[in-house]
Parts: sequence; structure tokens; C-alpha cells
Amino acid sequence: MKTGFIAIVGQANAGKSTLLNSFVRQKVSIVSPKPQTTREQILGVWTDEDSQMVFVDTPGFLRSKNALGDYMLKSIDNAVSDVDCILVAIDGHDGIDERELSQIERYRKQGAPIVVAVTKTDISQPKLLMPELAKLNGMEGISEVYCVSAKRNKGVEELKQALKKYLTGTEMYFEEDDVTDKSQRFAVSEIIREKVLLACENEIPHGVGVYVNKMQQNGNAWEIDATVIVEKASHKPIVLGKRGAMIKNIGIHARESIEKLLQASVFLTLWVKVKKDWRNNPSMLNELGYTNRGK
Ligand SMILES: Nc1nc2c(ncn2[C@@H]2O[C@H](COP(=O)(O)OP(=O)(O)OP(=O)(O)O)[C@@H](O)[C@H]2O)c(=O)[nH]1
Ligand SMILES: [Mg+2]
Repeated sequence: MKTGFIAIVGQANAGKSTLLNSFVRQKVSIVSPKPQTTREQILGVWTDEDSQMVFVDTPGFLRSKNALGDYMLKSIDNAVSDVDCILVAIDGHDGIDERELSQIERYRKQGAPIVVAVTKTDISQPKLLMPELAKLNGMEGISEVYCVSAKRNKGVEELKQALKKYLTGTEMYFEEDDVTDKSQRFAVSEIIREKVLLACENEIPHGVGVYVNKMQQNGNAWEIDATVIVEKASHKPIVLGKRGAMIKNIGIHARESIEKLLQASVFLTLWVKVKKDWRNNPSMLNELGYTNRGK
């Protein structure tokens, strides 16, 4: 049995979480077109007959502007230390820029082998991609470069198989049927946050936190009560929408996804509350779990 950890890092929106979900064939990390969707390390576990691969999803790179940003940066640093391989996701349709190259340079210092996954090849133009790939192939410190489309499931299996050779462990870290290290409660709060991100524009998504107040199973149904926290009073009416239409819509989509996750009926109640500047408030960050939640 070969086992080990593979950190997935890269710019915000590069497709890291989509790739992680594709590796483990289940949605364990939320996805949205908004940058900074992922806020902390999330493990996705893949076990087959000869290996256990633990993929570590991370927040995209950011310039931290508050305590939550500091936490997110710390979780990237944390994720790349002591892993068997660092998988750098680069958005193939966006092109490769200096930021990506300098980050690869930084990772080289960690000592783990670096593999590059050029993502979103389904929407990249081959003519523009070729010179970029040549740039990467010639770069010192990169062990391999793979092109994938996680959305179309192209190249993902090949990449996963190729990553097995970097595993250095022999002991299983998780049970055979585990897919993530996170709890159901965490998954529920993240699903609600994902639906808010998909529904809201501008700066609102960055200042949204979700707290699950109650999660109770009654027979084959779950009663869930959660609060969507916004950081400015002016954001509350936007998230609520005209006569509550927006939050109702968020609730409908969240409920559908949670029902899929829990394989049961769900009664979901959502509240919206303002907690001014919560991203800089240590006790709020703690309450929302941006410390060590989900375990
Ligand atoms: N067309 C296409 N879109 C993709 C692919 N992979 C990801 N996306 C889209 O790219 C956007 C960002 O995807 P995420 O997986 O959330 O990206 P991320 O790198 O985890 O982003 P952060 O957590 O914000 O750092 C979403 O809208 C995805 O649907 C792909 O293979 N093809
Ligand atoms: Mg992500």
C-alpha cells in the first residue's frame, strides 16, 4: 500500500476545488466563480486497492486584508509543509503569468516534488496554451506537467495515476470509505455559503460566513437552522432580497444540495445577521470555525 499527502495550490479560481472533487469523485469542497471560495484546508481522500491519496485543497493566493485573510494564508503554508507532492493548479484559459512562476519558485524551497496541472483545457485555446506549456516544461523544479479539464473529467484519472509514484507512506491515514476529514455540519455550512456566493455579486461574498445553529435528525428528516452572517448593515437587505426573495432562493438551492448530501428530507431555516467587520474579530472567527473546525 502506498499512501501520502498531495497539496493542491494555486491562484484563486484556478479550479483547485473542482479538481479535488474530481480526484475523489465526490463533492467535498465547494466551487464558485468567485475568487476566495475556499477558506481553509479541506482534505479529500481517495483509496483504491494499492494506494491511499490524501489531497489537500487550499485557499487561492490572496493579499490578506484582515484576520480571516491571515488565517487563509497560514492554511496554504500549512498545507504545503510535509507533503509528498505539491500540485500547482494553473488556469490554462487565463494564461500563465509571473505570479504563478514566482510561486513555483517559492515551493521549490519546500523540497517536495512539484507537479503542474494546467486546468480548464475545455475552454483554453490550444494556440495560446502551447507556448505557455513550453514555458513550464522548461522550468527547473517542475517534475511533470499535465493538462486537465476537471469539468469534463479529461486527464484527471491519468494525473491521479501519475501522482501515485510520489507517495512515500505505507500506512493508511483514513478508513477505506472516508472521503474527507470534515464533518457533516461543516459540509452543510459550506453548501449554504456556496449558494450565497452563487447568488450574490460584488463584495458581499467575501464578507459572508455561515453558522449552523441546529442540526437535528428526526427519523428520515433533518431539521437545520443556520445563520448567514454579513459584515455590513447594507449587505443584509441585499442578501434578503425584495420581500425575502433572495434568501428564499438561496434556501431552496441549499436544501436541494443538503438533501443529496444527507440522503434525507431537509427542513432548512435561514437567518441573516449583521456582525460588523467579523473578519477581523477573533471571537467571531473562532465561532465560525476559522480555527480548527470540522474535525
Ligand atoms: N470550463 C471549466 N471551468 C472550470 C473547470 N474547473 C473549474 N472551473 C470553474 O472555475 C471556477 C473556479 O473553480 P474552483 O474549483 O472553485 O476554483 P478554486 O481554485 O478552488 O478557487 P478558490 O477556492 O476561490 O481559490 C468555477 O466556476 C468552476 O466551475 C474546468 O475544468 N473547466
Ligand atoms: Mg477552492
